[in-house]
Amino acid sequence: MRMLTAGESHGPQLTAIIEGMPSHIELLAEHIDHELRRRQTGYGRGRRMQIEQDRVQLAGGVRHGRTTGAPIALVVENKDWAHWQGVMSAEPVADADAGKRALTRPRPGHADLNGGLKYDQRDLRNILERSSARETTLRVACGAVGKRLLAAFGIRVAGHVLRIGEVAARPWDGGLDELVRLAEASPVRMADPETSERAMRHIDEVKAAGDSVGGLIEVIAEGLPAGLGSHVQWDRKLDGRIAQAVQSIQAFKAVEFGVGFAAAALRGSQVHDEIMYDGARGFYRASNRAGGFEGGMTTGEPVVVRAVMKPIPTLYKPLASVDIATKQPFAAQIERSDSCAVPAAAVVMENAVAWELACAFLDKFGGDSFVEIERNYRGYLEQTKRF
Ligand code: EPS
Repeated sequence: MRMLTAGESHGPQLTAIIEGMPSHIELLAEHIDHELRRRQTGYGRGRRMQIEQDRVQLAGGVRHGRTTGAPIALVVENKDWAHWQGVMSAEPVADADAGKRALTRPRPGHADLNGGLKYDQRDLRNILERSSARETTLRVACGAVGKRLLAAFGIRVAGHVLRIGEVAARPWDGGLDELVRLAEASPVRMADPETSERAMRHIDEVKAAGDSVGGLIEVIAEGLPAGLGSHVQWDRKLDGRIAQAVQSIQAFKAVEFGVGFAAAALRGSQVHDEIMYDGARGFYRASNRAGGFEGGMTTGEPVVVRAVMKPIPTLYKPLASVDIATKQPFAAQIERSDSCAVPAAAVVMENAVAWELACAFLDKFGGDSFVEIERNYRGYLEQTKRF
């Protein structure tokens, strides 16, 4: 299964095509809209989120609430387009002012300057519009489709926030149901109400100082069989594929699985998970420091992946930069911005992980229809039980 996204932050719409989703998976616009709503909530967002109320149109591949096996086309309209029609027009604009509005001041920490150099764009809006995190709307919409497949096989994926700037939550060691309940109830997607309160006050302080703040997000997936992904080729290692999917989310700077970066300072006996067996459970691990992966394959233990989102680089407190037209230094201008998008990014990351897991599930058990995949999956479970 694969997907591509298109569309600009202030263009008419965002568009995605998913190819390879089997037939007979129940899929309603509401399944996707539910995830889109989750992405739009969260403490610390700016004014743009008051303009948008993201809703998907299923424009291909779904009929009477079920996938047909044809490519799935997803469309989300940008409400803000109404204010940008001239600036973002696909047709040439006669308006002499259009050129004057060219954006020549690259913002530190954004794609602006590198993208301008690479694509020879003297109007940096041509870079900004596509690099914007508005695109994460589609990463979520596609992940929501992937989740429908995973749910049909009892696989669940949940994300929560472990840190916002200076405020850290305790590591989560409870069950997934409880985690979902608590994280959904928190405006910052933190499982502990007291830490949530402190994180919100921290966001307020940072915003008042004209600054922004990042954080640490954890995504957990349960119900996976052992053997998704493969050790035999570098680009089939599923932890590597998930790392790419997560790292490519706008403003993400680092990814780890299980003990992750802490493994650098630990001994082998403190890092690896001992193998156990019992008749009812089959093979299992005594611990899950590996975060659900060995040799690029799932172990059957929960997948645990964490990632860092950097503070959003659009600051009210200006950073130094250079105008690409005049080559003169300037202090980056004030732009409408979020002060913290970590809670929203937790939803994006959750769906990005779900998408990769759904792809890996289809790589292993794939067929053209639900019934074919189910047969493959049950057959594999029986086979591994007899192993
Ligand atoms: C973004 C800047 C802001 C955010 C936007 C991502 O948008 P604007 O420039 O229109 O104020 O609100 O996020 C979204 C639109 C969204 O849907 O998440 C950026 O520069 O990445």
